[in-house]
Amino acid sequence: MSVERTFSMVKPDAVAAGQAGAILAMMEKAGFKILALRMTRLTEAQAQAFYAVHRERPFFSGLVKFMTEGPIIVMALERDGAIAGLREVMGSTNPANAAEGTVRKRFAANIERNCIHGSDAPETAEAELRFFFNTADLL
Ligand code: IDP
Ligand code: MG
Repeated sequence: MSVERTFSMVKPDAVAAGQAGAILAMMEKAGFKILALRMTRLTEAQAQAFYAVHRERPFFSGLVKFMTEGPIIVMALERDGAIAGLREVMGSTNPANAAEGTVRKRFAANIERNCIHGSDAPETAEAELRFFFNTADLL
């Protein structure tokens, strides 16, 4: 494996529930270096753009509403095999199917309100990092 960067986000449900610190600790324990991190809040247009790949899905409008309901924490993470590694730490999209010890198993309420986002491939990782961070943030 090689050192990679990936993008992650603590979603509004987890920030509101005070779970952000525990989730960040899980990242650090899993060997991720936090390269950049910021708290922000998505506008409706930003949430629609971030999840544009899902715009035809029946859950899209509910997802946008959820993602705009409160602050989020966005971060750039670095590790050997970071992209697949983060998806492992997150667990399955539906917490009912998530493995023991994963973020979603521990904290997520349901398939929509599932606490955390992580990029799914090198191309999406770069695009999602660019969505939130400048070149200078990532040096
Ligand atoms: P991922 O976050 O595990 O990559 P995706 O399939 O990319 O999962 O879906 C993006 C987000 O959309 C999920 O994390 C979740 O918040 C929401 N979502 C996915 N599938 C459903 C669904 O069937 N109902 C409601 N929300 C969903
Ligand atoms: Mg996804």
